[in-house]
Amino acid sequence: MTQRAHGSFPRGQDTTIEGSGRNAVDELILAKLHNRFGLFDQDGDGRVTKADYDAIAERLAEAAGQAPDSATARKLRAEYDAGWARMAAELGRGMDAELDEDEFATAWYGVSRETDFGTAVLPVVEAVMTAMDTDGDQHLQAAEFTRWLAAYGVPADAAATAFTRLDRDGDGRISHDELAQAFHEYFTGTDPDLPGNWLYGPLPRYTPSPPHTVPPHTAP
Ligand SMILES: [Ca+2]
Ligand SMILES: [Ca+2]
Repeated sequence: MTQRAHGSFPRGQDTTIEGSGRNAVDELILAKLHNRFGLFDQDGDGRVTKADYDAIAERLAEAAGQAPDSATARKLRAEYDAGWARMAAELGRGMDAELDEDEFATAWYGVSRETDFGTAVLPVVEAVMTAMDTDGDQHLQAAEFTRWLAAYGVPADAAATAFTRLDRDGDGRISHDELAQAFHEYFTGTDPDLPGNWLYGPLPRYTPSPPHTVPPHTAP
């Protein structure tokens, strides 16, 4: 059985955790991490495993028009392998871990805060940019960006809306810096108006589960 992380979600040092002290700032980050869980748990079984990471890497390579044995596909697999290893390690688990939604959010929260952002996330930005910039102009055009999000199952109209938010300078394409800033805001940003909140399309409202109560232990 997996260890339940429910009720133990880590919070920033200046925020409260338990009981009634849920913090709106935390809820926004939670909403984004839970949204990300939905993107990774493609089969909807409520668990994210290394197989899901492998599948995402494979779909991204496909979306980029890259053969499975191409250098780009191998780079994607390597980055997603490393990403999964960081997630599992954050929870003290092995590569065969099965993370439920709370655990997934907890691990990402820890990774994005405790690890240097450049170490944890920038390689993913690089891998995505390298793979999806199919015309090689060092930017993601709307079509390239839409293909990227389609690999996660995000509909084209949602991707189009996201694109207009992330293209901050309005030049019709997303630069490396614009993508990196979006990733940074998605994982660490606490302002609901940040463009980076739209990294994976519109953000569904996250309704936190009620505080977890453990019934007193009684002998059977
Ligand atoms: Ca391009
Ligand atoms: Ca731009």
